[in-house]
Amino acid sequence: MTEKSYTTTSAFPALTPGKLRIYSMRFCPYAERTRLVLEHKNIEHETVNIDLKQKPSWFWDRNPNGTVPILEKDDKVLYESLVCSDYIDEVYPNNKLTPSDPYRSARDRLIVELFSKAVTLFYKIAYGKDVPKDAIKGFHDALDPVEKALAERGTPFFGGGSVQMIDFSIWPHVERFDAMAQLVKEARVTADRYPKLTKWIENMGKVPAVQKCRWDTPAHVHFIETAKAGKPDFDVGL
Ligand SMILES: N[C@@H](CCC(=O)N[C@@H](CS)C(=O)NCC(=O)O)C(=O)O
Repeated sequence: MTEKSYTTTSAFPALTPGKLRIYSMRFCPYAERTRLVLEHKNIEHETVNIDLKQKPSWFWDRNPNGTVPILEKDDKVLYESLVCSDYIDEVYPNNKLTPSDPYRSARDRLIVELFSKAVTLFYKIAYGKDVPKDAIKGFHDALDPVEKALAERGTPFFGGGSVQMIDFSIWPHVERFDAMAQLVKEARVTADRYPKLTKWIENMGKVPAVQKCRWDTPAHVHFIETAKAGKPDFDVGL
């Protein structure tokens, strides 16, 4: 199956009975959340990349929001990255990524929710044409409670001694922080303000699933710049 993006004119690639499929976009951080879970759990699947500027009608049929990721297997369809990741974790219980303690699980969700404020500002900073100064301050302020949560846990990963769902939910946007800082240097996440977070970034860099799914900073910068110019290079290198 081609890695190239499917567009408005692409015929629907037939499903194989019993085979799991993810609809993705190679540079999408939300799709990366679910790709990380699939990779970490070593789950066999196929990938259909979508040209998000020219979406096929069969893509819209599967998700009225028109976003990736989407999961599909036989008659089952799901979308929204966190929903997809949780579903995979429940259906394929090897290497369980979600805590069994409901309180711990809810606290993890809370941290992902806190982090989402920084994500909103990341998009303003990295993809904005004129970046307002308060966006940069807001970004750093939003990361402070995330740093604090990691410090309170005192573990190498948010999830504890090993990588968990919370880490995979936060990681993809953090992977893009260096690219953002190359475009807007005041947004850099430094070890003096975020000692735990920067150490966590180092730890995440050693996780095999992360190594498999990640892009390097120049690739992210290229994607962001092409997206800002209105022509995202979905198929770079293919
Ligand atoms: N809340 C969604 C967000 C997904 C999302 O925004 N994905 C982007 C790509 S990174 C997308 O599909 N955008 C549609 C578009 O560009 O039209 C999730 O968590 O899955």
